[in-house]
Amino acid sequence: MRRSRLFERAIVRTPGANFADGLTTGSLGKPDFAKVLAQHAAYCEALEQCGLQVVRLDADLAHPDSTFVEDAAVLTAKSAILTRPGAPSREGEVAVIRRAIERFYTRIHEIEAPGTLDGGDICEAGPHFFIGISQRTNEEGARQLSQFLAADGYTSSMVDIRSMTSILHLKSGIAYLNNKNLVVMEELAGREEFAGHNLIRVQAEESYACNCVLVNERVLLSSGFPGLAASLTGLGYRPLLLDMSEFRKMDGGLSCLSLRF
Ligand code: CIR
Repeated sequence: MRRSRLFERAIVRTPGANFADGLTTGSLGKPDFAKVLAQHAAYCEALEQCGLQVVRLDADLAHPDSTFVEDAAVLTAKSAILTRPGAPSREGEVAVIRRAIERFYTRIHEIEAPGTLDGGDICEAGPHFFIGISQRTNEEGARQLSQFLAADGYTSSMVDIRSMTSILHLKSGIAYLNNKNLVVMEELAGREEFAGHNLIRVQAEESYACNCVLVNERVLLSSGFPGLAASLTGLGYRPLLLDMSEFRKMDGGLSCLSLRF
């Protein structure tokens, strides 16, 4: 199997005791904090198992959603882009991420007002980036990001998901693996933006699992979704299953718990 970008490190942030006070549209109930911590610890161990050095940031009680670090930055092989999160309660999360990445990146850009952008809307697919236009990422934020990416030789295209109520971010419904293989929820499978990719279609009842992540030799995948696990295994991938039940209650997926680079 052709390798995709190899990751050496991941930044994660320990969930705070007020994690349940974060934003959510779900009706799955209140997260159990002991389980939140246990699932987060298992997630960090999985990253280490994939060969990554894990940089752990302290919990931040001022920002209950700050464990979802992926939304605060886009880290490519060439530069870092700090975001301007679309939810006002999450704007203050970026400062700590800036300090965390400064020792790894010399070229750091940032999204500026009136642009807004959440990292969960950004899907790196080889040399191309899909940018979701969502309730969190606006066209101006997408335009700024596409310019930063273009300066580094990447192409990008926008995928408008504003009319969809089933997903928060673009990556809630798609995940790029490698070799043009794109995991995609049924509702997005017909989009012309994804023509030219090999679609790994995920049935509606398993769509939460779309948010999986290829980390070097393994695919981190939410447990409890046997259809997608079987599809991936059949294609030669090696899923590493993680219980994400408590993060799901807060609209969080697997990818948003880390920044991988
Ligand atoms: C939020 O609504 O912002 C958080 N509760 C969940 C963010 C999840 N982030 C992601 O999927 N990239």
